[in-house]
Amino acid sequence: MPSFDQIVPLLEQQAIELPSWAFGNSGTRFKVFTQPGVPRDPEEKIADAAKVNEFTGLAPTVALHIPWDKVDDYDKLAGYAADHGVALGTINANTFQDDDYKFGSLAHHDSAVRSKALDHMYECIEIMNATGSRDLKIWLADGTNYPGQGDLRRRQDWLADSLQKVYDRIGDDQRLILEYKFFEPSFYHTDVPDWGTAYAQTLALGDRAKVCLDTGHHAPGTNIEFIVAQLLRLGKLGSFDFNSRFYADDDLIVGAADPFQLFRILHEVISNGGYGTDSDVAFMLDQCHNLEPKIPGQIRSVLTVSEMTARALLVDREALAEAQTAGDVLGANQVLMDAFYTDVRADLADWRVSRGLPADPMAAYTKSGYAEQIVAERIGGSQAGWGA
Ligand code: PSV
Ligand code: MN
Ligand code: MN
Repeated sequence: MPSFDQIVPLLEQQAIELPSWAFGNSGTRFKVFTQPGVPRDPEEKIADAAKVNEFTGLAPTVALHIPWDKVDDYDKLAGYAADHGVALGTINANTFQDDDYKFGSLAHHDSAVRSKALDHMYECIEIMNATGSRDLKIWLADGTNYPGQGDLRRRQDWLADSLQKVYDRIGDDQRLILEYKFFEPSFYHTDVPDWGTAYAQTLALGDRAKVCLDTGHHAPGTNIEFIVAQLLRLGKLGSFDFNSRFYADDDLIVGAADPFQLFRILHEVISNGGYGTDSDVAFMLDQCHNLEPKIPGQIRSVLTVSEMTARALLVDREALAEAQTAGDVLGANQVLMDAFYTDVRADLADWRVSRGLPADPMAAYTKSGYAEQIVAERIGGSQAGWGA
C-alpha cells in the first residue's frame, strides 16, 4: 500500500464545489425549517461557503442556481466571491419552479413552453459568460405521472432538439452537463431518468456535453460505481453531485448513509482517470440541511469526501491488478478493504496543519464565533428554494 506521504501530492489536487442553496433554509415537502443567521442574499451564501473553504482548504468554488441566485451585476458578485477567497462555479438552470413548466420544460409538448425554457438556458449562458463559469448544469423536472399522459418517444425528440439549441450557444470553453434522476417530481416517467438516457442525449450533442451523476438519483441497490467506471470509459462523466441517501433523493450529508459506497465510487474515479488536475470531472456537493446547521454540515461533507479520497488513493493498484489477473478473489477484495479500513484522520489533520489550516476544521469553525456573528447580523434569512 502507498504511504500517506506518497498520496499527498494527489490530495492537494482536490477541489470540491459547494452549492449556494445548501446555506439557505430548506425542508421537506411537509415543512421548511428556518434557522437563525441563514443568508438573505447570494452574497451572504457566498460568504458562508467561503468559510467552509477557509477552514478546510477544500472548497474553492461555489455553484449558483438561477433564478435563486439572480443578481443585477454578476461581475460584482464574482468580485465579491474573489474578495472572500473563492470563485463562482457551475451555473445550475432552473425550469421547475414556474407554472408554465407544469408539464415539462425542454421536453414539453408545446413549443412555446420549450421556447421559454430555452430563453432561461440562454440567460444562464449569459451569466456564465459574466462569471467565467465553465459548466451549465441542467436538471429537468420533466416527466409524466400517468401512463398515456405524454408521448414518451416524442418527448425525447423535443428534448434532443432543445438541448441541441442550448449546446449551439455555449462557448468553446464551456460545457453542457445533463443531470439524470430516476423519479421525482414525476412519478410515472421522467424524461432524463438514467445515465443511459443522459449519455444518449449528450453523445448526440458533442464532446462538450457530459453527464452529471448525483449519487442520490438512483434506484436502491444500483451499483453506482459501475456507472462511474462506464461513463469514464466513454469519456462522458462531467461532474458529481455528492450527497447521501437512505431511501430516495434524501440530499443528506455525504457519506452519512454509506461511506463504503463513497469509497468505492472514488476508487473507480481514481482508477479510471477521473481524479486530479489532469481530469475535467467536477466534484460538487448537492445537499440540503434541514435539521443540522448549514456551514458545519458542509464542513462535515467536504471532510468526508477528502477522507474517502485519501483511502481510495491508498489502494495498492498494482497488487489489486495482480490479484485480479491471478483470479485471487479474496486477495483482490482484501487489497481494497485494507485501504478502506485505513484510518487516515490523524494524517489528514497533520496534512492540514502543514498547509496552514486547522487540524480540526469543525472545532476551529465553532471557536471562530462566525455562527454567533451571523445570527446577530442577519434577520429574515431566505429559503433555499428546494423542498419549499
Ligand atoms: C434535483 O433533485 C437536484 O439534484 C438538481 O441538481 C437540482 O438542481 C437540485 O437538486 C436542487 O436542489
Ligand atoms: Mn443534484
Ligand atoms: Mn437531487
